[in-house]
Amino acid sequence: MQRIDLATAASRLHEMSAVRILAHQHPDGDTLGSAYALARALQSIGKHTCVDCVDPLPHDFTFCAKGYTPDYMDGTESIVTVDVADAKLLGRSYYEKYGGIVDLNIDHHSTNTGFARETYLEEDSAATAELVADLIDLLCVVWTTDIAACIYAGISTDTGCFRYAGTTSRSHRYAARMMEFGVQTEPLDRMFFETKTRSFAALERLALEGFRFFCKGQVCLMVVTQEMYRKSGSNEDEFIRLVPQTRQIEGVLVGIAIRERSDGSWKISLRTHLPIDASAICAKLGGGGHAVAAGCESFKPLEETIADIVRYTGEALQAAGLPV
Ligand SMILES: [Mn+2]
Repeated sequence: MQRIDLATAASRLHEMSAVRILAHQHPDGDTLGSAYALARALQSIGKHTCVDCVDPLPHDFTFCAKGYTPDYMDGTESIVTVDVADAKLLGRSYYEKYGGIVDLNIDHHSTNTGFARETYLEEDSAATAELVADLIDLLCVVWTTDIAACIYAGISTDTGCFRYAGTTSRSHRYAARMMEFGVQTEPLDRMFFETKTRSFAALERLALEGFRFFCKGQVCLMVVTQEMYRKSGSNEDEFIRLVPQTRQIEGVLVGIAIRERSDGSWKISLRTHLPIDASAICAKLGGGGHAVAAGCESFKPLEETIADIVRYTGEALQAAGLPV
């Protein structure tokens, strides 16, 4: 991996004239906030930009794109990815199209595979949006409330509203600064963390009924099937918000959320409390992520999938000296 520092990343962006900014599949607030903040900022200093993602923009993040018009000139573009740990996370078709030609990747995942020609990586940052904020400063962009709202969205969502272990004093300082640029944080955080659709509430009820516990109550597991999406009217985008709930039960150190994909395979999301390393557990099934939030997939039947992930989780608890 060719790692570059902040100043070099800023000068690379400065040299680009038309930029396609790619977000990861199943886009979250950090990849989208980072992408739209960067797109708006680069446009304001005369670059042509577009934001692109294999999946559509989730409803909660449509504000990121409001008032932004892509204006790239096809064929002469540079490719920049944000918050993408692995080219495969661009989604299959985008992986094939862009995976090998990314000029610059801006990211904060310690599991970053170094797929881009150059990578600006800060593993200690709570969100990629923090890195984008630094780049915006170095590019001498005039901050607008719209840009600041995108940055705030990235930081607030990736830190679980400044509650997760990765939250730093810097995260709060960035947030304070974004407020000074005019961001109204309360409606954003209400939308991200409080307001539920009725379909989500129905899915939540079904998922909570099925909670299973392992390893002396230190592991809580939920399963969401395609059938449950049909019954509730909910979907995969909404499911993401269920994931942290597995870790909210007293005594639970590892929350496991397993969802059935439309092809019948399973996507596993882990949320842990330190010292249990979620990315190390997921790596055993070919996945990765952060210390307290990671994911992997399984193509085995459900019960075998559960047995695998619970076994690896049990081993991790044991290695940490906990009784299982
Ligand atoms: Mn992120």
